[in-house]
Amino acid sequence: MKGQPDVKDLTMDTGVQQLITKARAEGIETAFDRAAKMIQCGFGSQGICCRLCLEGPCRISPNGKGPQAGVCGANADTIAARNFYNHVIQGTASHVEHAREIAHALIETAEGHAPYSIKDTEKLKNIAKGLGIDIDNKDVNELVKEVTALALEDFQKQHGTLNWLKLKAHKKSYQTWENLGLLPENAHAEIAKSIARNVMGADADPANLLMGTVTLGLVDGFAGLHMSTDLQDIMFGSPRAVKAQYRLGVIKKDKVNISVNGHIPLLAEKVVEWAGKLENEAQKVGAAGINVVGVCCSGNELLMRRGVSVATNYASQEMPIITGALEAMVVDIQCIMPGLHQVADCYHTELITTLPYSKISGATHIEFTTEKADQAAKEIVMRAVNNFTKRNPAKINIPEEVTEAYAGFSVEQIIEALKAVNAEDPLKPLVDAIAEGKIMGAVALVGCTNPRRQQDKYNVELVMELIKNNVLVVATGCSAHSLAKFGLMSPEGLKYCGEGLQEVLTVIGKANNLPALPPALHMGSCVDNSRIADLLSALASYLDVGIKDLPAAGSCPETHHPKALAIGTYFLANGVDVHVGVNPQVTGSKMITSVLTASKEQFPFTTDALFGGKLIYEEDSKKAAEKILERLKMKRRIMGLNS
Ligand code: NFS
Ligand code: SF4
Repeated sequence: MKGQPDVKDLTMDTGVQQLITKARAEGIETAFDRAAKMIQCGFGSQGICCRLCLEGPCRISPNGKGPQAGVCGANADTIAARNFYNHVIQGTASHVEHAREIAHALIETAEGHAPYSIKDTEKLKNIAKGLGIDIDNKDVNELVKEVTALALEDFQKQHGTLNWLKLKAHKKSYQTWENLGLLPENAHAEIAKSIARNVMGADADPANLLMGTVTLGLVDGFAGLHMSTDLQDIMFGSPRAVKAQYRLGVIKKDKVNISVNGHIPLLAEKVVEWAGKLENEAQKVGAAGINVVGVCCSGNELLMRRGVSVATNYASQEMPIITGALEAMVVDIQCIMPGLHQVADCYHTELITTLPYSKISGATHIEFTTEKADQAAKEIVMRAVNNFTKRNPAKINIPEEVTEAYAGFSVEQIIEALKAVNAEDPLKPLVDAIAEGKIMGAVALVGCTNPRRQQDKYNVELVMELIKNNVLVVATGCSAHSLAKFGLMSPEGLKYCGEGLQEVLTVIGKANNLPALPPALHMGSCVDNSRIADLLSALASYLDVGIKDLPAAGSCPETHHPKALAIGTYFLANGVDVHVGVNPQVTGSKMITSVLTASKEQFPFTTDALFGGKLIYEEDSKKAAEKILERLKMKRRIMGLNS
């Protein structure tokens, strides 16, 4: 078609390029082409369009020439603050619901109503102890019941603050939040209060709205991220280093291919289990076996714990279908493009939704409940097997490339790897390397890919720049996949690192029978950003400083989801700088921009002054790396380290 952008400008992944070309030839529109066609609204882009009531929509003129207030009188600052808050509400609710689902599944497992088991009893005991539970003479099921009772209390308690916050917060961060009166009560109440507070005619003080946003960021962090990761590790095991395959080439022509897409691993784990059990059924229809591949964060969950291959990340989630060799795409919640259905309609692929509150019209719906997990997974796998015979051979085109890379770097695994260097004092080699300047600091590359940005380019470019400057990188979410594809999660990536970082990665790698550690360590899905917080917290405690004092930052160059803004708020509240490469939709308000980015004009406060972390909005990855490095160096100087 005329006027369509060159596929090379849409993604760096040659496999994705190949399939966008195929889709175009077949007259199928993908997210990349939809993004190129989309006309973005200038008001919305700057966060100054309000649709909170029927007096509106109201739009504030950004150049000062038109209206400066909505019909009700709300100005740009109030409107931008409420829009930002709404994003964080959405993100937080998503993570909190994820955690609650897992808590329920655990209870049902302990009560014998769900076909799961408890894989990490060590972690269960540690969490129980941390929550103040007496663990003596109790069996696993009793402990699970007590731990999950305290988890569920975080959705209903009316006094004090979240159990998971008390369990996981660094003491200095806790002090800051307590002093500012920001501690959340219970997750559901805070979400409800936030909605009530953000409604037309309620809170109109932008500074106050931002403080509410921070409280919700804490809910996201503790009752969302941390709780999800902890309970999932108890149930499915804590990840250990695995070598796995990435890219669309993991889809196999001779096998029944099933992709899992979404977030909560309850069903995805079962699909893997049943795929193993039903291999003979696949052979009956002439397939060589059953191949489960991951997409997005469900992919990350299976990758981290089972070493399951990852086909692709967010922006290119339609591509596995376009290979013509995908029998079923199974989805649960979040980051699932409704457009998958239109694409699946052009092939034999069955799109299967599984949760009652997350359906896509036209898709097959097979309801998943924990009690009936086995039945649902079995039915899904059998449907995929039966679909194998419906393939159209003329439509099959699977990109060949596959990249091998490591994943599975939980905090437990990182500590274990460090113990091979120093068994008594595992954090010492890392801390020494930071103090000596061999490692300049640490950056977490997090978040997504976004069809509006050339896929993988910004994630990869930023990390290349950082590791060249001796910054240690950890990664989660869909961005981790970008790095794996381009060799940054394998020891071969060592050649891109500065000298100091090379030396440290080689020493730790050799102690663990690897040529070197990969320059970027895959720490998991987006809820596993909790692992990054745990690592920072451990380092801060070791040095007896606050998390805010560490030369560390987070970055999401290609993000798209409101969940990323919730996670970013949680890290900002801990005093960690957060870079975004995509417009955060607040720039229409000087005040909000200034509070978050600590720019020159001083408004009532900045997050930098209050918490020690600020937002860095920079679309160019090279410039972003410079800005991040500048802040890392500043934090090093404050800690008395050479920069
Ligand atoms: Ni995170 Fe995971 Fe991916 Fe972004 Fe979406 S799948 S929770 S939000 S797009 S990294
Ligand atoms: Fe307009 Fe105010 Fe209603 Fe928003 S809340 S739509 S600014 S009148």
